[in-house]
Amino acid sequence: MPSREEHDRMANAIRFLSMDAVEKANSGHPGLPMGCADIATVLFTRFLKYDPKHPHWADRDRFILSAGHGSMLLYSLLYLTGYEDIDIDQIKNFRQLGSRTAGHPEYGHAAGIETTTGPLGQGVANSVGFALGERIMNAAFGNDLVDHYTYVLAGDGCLMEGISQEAITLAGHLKLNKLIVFWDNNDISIDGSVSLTDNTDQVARFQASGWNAMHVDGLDPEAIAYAIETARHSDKPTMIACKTTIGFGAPTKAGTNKAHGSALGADEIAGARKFFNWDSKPFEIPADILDAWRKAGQAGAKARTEWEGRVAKADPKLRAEFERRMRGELPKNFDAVMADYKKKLAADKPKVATRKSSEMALEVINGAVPETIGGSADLTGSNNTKTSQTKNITPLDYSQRYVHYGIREHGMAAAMNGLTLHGGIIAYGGTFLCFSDYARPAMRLASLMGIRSIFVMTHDSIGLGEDGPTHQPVEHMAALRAIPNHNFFRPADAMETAECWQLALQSQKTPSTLALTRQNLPALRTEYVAENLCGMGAYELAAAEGGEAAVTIFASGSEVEIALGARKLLQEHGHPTRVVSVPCFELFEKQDDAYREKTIGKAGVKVAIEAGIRQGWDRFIGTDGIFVGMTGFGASGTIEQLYPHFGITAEAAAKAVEGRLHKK
Ligand SMILES: Cc1ncc(C[n+]2csc(CCOP(=O)(O)OP(=O)(O)O)c2C)c(N)n1
Repeated sequence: MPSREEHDRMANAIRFLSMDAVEKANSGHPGLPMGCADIATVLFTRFLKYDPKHPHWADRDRFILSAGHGSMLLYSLLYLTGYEDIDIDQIKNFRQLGSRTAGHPEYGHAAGIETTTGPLGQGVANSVGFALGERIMNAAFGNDLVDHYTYVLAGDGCLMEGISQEAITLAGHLKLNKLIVFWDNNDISIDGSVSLTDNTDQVARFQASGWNAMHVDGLDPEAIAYAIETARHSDKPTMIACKTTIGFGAPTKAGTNKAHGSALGADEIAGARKFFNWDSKPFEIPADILDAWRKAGQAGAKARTEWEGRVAKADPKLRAEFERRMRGELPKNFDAVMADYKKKLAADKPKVATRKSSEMALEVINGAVPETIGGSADLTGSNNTKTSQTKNITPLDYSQRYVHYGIREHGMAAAMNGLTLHGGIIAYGGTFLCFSDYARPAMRLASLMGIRSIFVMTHDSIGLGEDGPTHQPVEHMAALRAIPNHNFFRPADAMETAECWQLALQSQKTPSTLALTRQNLPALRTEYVAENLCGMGAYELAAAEGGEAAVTIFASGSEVEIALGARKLLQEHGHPTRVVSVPCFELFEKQDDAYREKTIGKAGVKVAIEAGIRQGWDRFIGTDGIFVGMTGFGASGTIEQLYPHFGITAEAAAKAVEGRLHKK
């Protein structure tokens, strides 16, 4: 344990690296690292279980900097404790193109960055998934293999964001007692004093949500250490409200919003050097202090080797399963199981809603893949996300596989990301497609991070009927397709649903959304093919008959049936027509030019049918193509009324095509 003097100098090393890096970049946020340096130093020298030389050690404690703007705090810690990814040049290149030290911590840029933070509140909400993931893996593999804490540093902004309420109440409900949140209680945000906008008693708020919460002086190492010690023995999650000073040590800017988000300037930094009695040049850490930090970084090696010893002694089967799950690999027989299931579907030809097809696929998947953890934001019976294998996870039983997330779509999606990032778990969770809006910021981060979270979005069109336009997604498909690295799937029948699920599970670096119907759909793919056709993104489902195709109809999901109906009418009228099913735009773009050209084809008339807006479909039909879909919001009525009301029928599509053919 460092002496008080040593502690102070170690904390000051964080402060100066942060000040100097922000100064050199001429942008960034020095205030948080300067205010929170003591908290971080106590945590990383006395409590956190980590090994910079083995940064992916499965049983490490997780540290999440939810207030991502304070990224220099994390980068300083990673450099000082000896993570190879962050050397002094990375610190000097803070915020520069190509460096690992991006403006906000980016998952995957450097080991030690557990999640991408920056959008305030996400880290707090991720941490619920991390802490739940730890409990789930602990229940499956025991204390010898899994037993660690999740620590979070959150600012006023994180706690003001709505997502924090969802996260806090979920964590409190689930009694995630190994989750410990430090609140950087510095009374300052960008516009000035927090009291301009918020006067919440945060300790009371957390306590009301089932947390243990306490106040400490965030500049006093002993007080911080005592609070952490208490938190580690709590039977509830803990929030430690740390009273700090933003920009602590800056002579005129400390305690003000001027220390929040810009370089302090030479005079302030010179003043801080005096205040802290720090005479090293920028980016230079006195050898004894760097040494003390490196020693702190090495201290965890003992715990890591002990853990490795326990892993080596574990039952070989258990160990192999643990390692497979942590690698994120699917069970070996997964593809064979899915192939058998597809054969069964070809024989059975079920006429069910794709939400039901999804449940059927999940019944097979959950039987074969023990690491799936399902859930729904209070729409379990509608999303069909629960199967025979998935019983409720409760504070008394983390060995189960289903999370009732409550009416917390945003918190759910962020917690799913945390579960995924923790490792060993494949998280899927459901709500209505329309409410993807409430989950979208976390869905976007899943894409940015490149992780396998799987979002199940049912009630995917006006086909949901009488719940009306508030519940009927119209622009959501285009909006989700717009997110880079996001596989948005809209399967057309049970076979496609099975294939899309298979792809979602196989996509280790891309999150997926499955858009699923409430209404029944016929089986369109009635023959078994080994190839996963949905993996092409789009494929010809029905060829033109009687000559070269004059017409190509593209459609997704429930509208593929309508496309086939329109094809039938057009064929009867002598117009050779093909139908292309388009379950996933993103995957189609990944195919080679030849495949894409062939699939789009050269038919004189191109049509797309989707019960949503046109945006995106011009890729297939061109700007002069015919779009049969929605141009505004839906309406409350029966499905039988709504499709004709909005002109989304086989007859309407065929008529529009014939109008065009006659013009030519
Ligand atoms: C969702 C979201 N909204 C807005 C911002 C922009 N922003 C970054 S930091 C910040 C103020 C945060 O205040 P606080 O958490 O008190 O941080 P401190 O000033 O203490 O460093 C804001 C509004 C953001 N990063 N994320």
